[in-house]
Amino acid sequence: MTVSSFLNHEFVARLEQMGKMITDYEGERVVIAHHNDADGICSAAILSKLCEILGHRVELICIEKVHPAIVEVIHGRHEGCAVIYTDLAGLAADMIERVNAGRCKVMIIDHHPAKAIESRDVTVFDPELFGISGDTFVSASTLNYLLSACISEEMQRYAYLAVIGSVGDYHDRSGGVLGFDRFVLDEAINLGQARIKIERFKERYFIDFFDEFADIVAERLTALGVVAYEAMGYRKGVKACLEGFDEKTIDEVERLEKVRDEKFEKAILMLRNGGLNIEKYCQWFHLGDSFSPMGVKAVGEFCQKIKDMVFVKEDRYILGFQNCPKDIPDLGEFKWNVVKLSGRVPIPLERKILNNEAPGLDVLIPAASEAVGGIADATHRIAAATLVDMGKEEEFIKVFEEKVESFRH
Ligand SMILES: [Mn+2]
Repeated sequence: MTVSSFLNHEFVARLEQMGKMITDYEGERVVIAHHNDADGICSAAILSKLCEILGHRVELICIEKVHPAIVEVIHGRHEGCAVIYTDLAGLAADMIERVNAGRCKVMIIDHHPAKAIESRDVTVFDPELFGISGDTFVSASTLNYLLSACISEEMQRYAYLAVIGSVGDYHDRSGGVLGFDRFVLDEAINLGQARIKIERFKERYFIDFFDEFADIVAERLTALGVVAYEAMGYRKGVKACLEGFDEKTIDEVERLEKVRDEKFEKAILMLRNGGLNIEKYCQWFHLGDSFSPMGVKAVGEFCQKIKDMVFVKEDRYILGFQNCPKDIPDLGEFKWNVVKLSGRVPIPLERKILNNEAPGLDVLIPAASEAVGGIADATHRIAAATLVDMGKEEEFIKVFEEKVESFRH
């Protein structure tokens, strides 16, 4: 593997440095806190394999968002260990540093917009900090694969997982994967793990290990991680990444997809029957607990699904709230009242945002969140999410409207 064919020397140097940090770790256990979608699940599989090869004991914790209460429990329970956050937390380094208070050695390996930190205990590794779009060229799985393959040649067996993670995050949206994602795809092809099929305007990647296309595998993993979040479906996902899918798991995925589609249909009906609140600049709704037991990533997927439907106003931001469950399967009960908010935009508004004629969600959501004491993470221009305290929803909408208004004047 020669990542050195890229001229992003600083990024490559950092990649090797992060790899070394994991290799040199001598503590008793590595805790991997990962996201619950396909990219997060593939990332967890890659990192846990790497740790196994290095002889580290591993504990996986699947979380949907970072929040001080969650960080507190993880670091309290695993004092003295290394904690790796992956496919999330790029923006949360300051908060994690504060909550950690020197207890753990923390590595954040993310590809969402990030904030750097000067700290002895917390290190952020994110392509965004090197002027490389993590939303276009590097999935979290690619990032984890690259640093793993730098350390151990054995890890090249898992190049296919990076391809699935990249496709899971729609990095093939322009017709095929690009940049570092492409580099790893080429590697997977050279190693006999993947093949390309061109279908009209788009490439699809066939993964021999699964005897299936990457997009289909990614959908299965996301269903396991999101729809079956409370039932710890992500564990079956990580297992499938390394051992393949058995019949039973494939049947379960089918059942889960049915559950999700039914809940989505019901929610669409609710929106069409007056459940959608129309403001001057945004349109919003509250799902309450109606998506339970699906994870809160579901509201984001739901917004994505409805964003161009006929009952949606095409010139307004779409904001959806879903109550966070009190139970985080790997961590236990939380005494909190928190709501997840997801934002998306219809295509005509998306065009305006990309032309800088309207403010993006990457600006509006963190600004409105901060005003109500919430925590935004994983924000992009046309898709973003945050957590706010229950009861703050209307205040959030009010500030959101003000922020759009102030952009226009
Ligand atoms: Mn990702």
